[in-house]
Amino acid sequence: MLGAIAPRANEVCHGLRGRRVGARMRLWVHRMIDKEPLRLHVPEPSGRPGHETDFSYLHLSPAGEVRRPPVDAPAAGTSDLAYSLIRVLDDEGHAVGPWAAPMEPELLRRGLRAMIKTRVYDARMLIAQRQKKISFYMQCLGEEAIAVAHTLALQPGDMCFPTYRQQGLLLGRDDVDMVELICQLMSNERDPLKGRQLPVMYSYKRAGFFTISGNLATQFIQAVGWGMASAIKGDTKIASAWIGDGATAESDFHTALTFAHVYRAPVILNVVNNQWAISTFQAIAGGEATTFAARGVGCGIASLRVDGNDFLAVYAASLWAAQRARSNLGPTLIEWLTYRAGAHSTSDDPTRYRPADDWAHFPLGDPVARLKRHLIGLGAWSEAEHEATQKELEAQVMAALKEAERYGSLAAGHLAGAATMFEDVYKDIPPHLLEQRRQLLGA
Ligand SMILES: Cc1ncc(C[n+]2csc(CCOP(=O)(O)OP(=O)(O)O)c2C)c(N)n1
Ligand SMILES: [Mg+2]
Repeated sequence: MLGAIAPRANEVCHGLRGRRVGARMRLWVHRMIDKEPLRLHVPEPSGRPGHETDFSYLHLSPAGEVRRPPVDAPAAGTSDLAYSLIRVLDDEGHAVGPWAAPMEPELLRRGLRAMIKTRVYDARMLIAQRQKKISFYMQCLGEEAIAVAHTLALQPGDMCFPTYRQQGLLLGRDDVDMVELICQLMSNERDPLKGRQLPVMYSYKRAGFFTISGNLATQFIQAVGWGMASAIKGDTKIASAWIGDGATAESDFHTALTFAHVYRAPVILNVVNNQWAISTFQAIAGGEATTFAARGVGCGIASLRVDGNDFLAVYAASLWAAQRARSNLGPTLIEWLTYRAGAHSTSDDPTRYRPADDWAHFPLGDPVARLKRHLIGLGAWSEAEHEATQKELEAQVMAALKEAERYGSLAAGHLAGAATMFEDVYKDIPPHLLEQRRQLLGA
């Protein structure tokens, strides 16, 4: 111990300029240093209620500045991209730089429409929860570009392993029936999951949406395993794993990275850094003075840090990663930088732990407003069309809600009967469960 602090003690003694320092003095200095109390560093957010956030901790790159390596670049050659920020849309709404791939205006319009749809759906389902029609809800306000642009970059048969904030993966597709989604939220007669899942924990295998697990980070190991199985079978489908900044602190995250790297699994590893894990700031999960994308670099995985509120950047980076995975070039970890604009869930009150108007100051802005501006600049959208689309989608969501309610809701009843818990586990129900069911039904 003394050996370890000796250099510092010598420094201190040396600092007593020219004075003769005897052995007793040296020993005293050693003892003083030895008694210096140790302390831990506990990260704190730069803003709290009543005290504006200083977002300079984000370390942004100007739009168009970050290079785009070829899809077959070696993973080790991407490490600088884990510390910068890939952006395409500049402050005027122009698409700039090497990641600005030509995109058909029709695809952009489709993306904008899907983002508006997701936002309208969230707002209406929040109201439905407050009206006690559903028990719980989680919105993705401010994060719509990530899931919507990502789903458009995937191919049929690819499988996403989402968390509860990627409803845009479903609402961005044309083949998902909104009525069925709402029936899942209401756990009603038409809920194909028979009320066994928490609302928002959708399951939609045929739309490439794996059943959501409430246990955070399990999505990562499941996705890597699914991707490995796809490769073992000689298939061409890839997996896309989803996790939040907070959940990266789980060991499953690191296990998944190891397997993905070792076997070059065909998987995209998405980390949605929305700055918060309920009331816990992202720095507590390890985001301070480094990036979540850097976790991939440490594992030898190609890693990108991308503006998650920039629809064009999300689409371009998702496509880059998907092409790598599909070409046996291995996994890509992507940190999507965004902001959770709403409450964590309907059980949360964010004004207790962060400034109420924080989102308005977030430097990457609102993904819907940014794509809208870009499209208007291209002459492929207008304020009038935006307003009409908003109204049309509000009517569509309202109609779907009414239709779903015909099959029951938390308030109105018609929920799946308790006896259904005995179904769908065993092909032939074993005698002890038959007996329990008999007791339940009283027959
Ligand atoms: C293994 C596990 N631990 C804790 C929880 C409780 N929990 C649910 S959501 C959440 C915060 C997750 O934050 P983040 O990963 O950043 O995702 P976000 O909600 O921001 O999208 C926590 C701690 C859980 N569901 N599973
Ligand atoms: Mg988070």
